[in-house]
Amino acid sequence: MLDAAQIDRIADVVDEAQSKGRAIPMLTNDYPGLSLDDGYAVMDELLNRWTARGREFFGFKAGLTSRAKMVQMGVDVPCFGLMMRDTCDSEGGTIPTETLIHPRVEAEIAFVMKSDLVGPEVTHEEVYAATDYVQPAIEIIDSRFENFKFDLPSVVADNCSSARLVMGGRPRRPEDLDLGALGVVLEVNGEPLAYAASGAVLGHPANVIQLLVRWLHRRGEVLKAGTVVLAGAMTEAFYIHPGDTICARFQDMGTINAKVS
Ligand code: OOG
Ligand code: MG
Repeated sequence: MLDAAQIDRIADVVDEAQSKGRAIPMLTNDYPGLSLDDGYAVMDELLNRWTARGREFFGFKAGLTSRAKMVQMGVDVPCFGLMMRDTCDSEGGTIPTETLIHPRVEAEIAFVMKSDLVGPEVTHEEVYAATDYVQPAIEIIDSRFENFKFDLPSVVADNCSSARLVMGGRPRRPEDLDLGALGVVLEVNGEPLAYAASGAVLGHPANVIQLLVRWLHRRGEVLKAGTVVLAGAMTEAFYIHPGDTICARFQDMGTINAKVS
């Protein structure tokens, strides 16, 4: 474990890289002792700073939950990050990327919770009952690390590359869908880049909620009503550039369109 002063210093470095949009070396280069728990301690410290600046917590994102993402990034353990309300953009609108370093797009399923879920273990039935609705989402990730290269403790300390989020399409009740087998197509500039199914994330998106609830329980927390959760990208992520148009088509859940500025 690093000490509190070191966690604070690393939070300074990540915070500055995020706000200035400047790439930094992977944290474990300078702090080889950085553990996974240290990474989450940095993330917690970042949240303290952001809320002190008046930013509002919006929800959790799961990362590296699909085989496609694990293979692309070379990290095979899922992670959890935080999403802030001021990083949300509107469906059909533009996603600002001027302050990002090397943004990539992902297609995901979002859960919006209507009641608390308390761990350690919850069933799919309990996940469904606590879910207000599920809906399509586009996540824009942006690693603060040079060349988008990281290990697990570094990416966690970087809030799992969280950058921006668009929710859209049609909100649906999970029990009205075959939630483990919904097709998704991700297009950039009208070109289909990847095809996947919702079960690509840990076998079923509800499994991601189960894992999140277990992780929160270990931290002495619960998944609260009103929280939004991104279940993780079903395909690998693709670089985007100003002027690009993004379209993510979800079986039975509608389509999200957005433009990159
Ligand atoms: C880490 C975040 C991955 C996802 O949906 O798998 C992620 C990264 O690849 O930069 O958001
Ligand atoms: Mg993601």
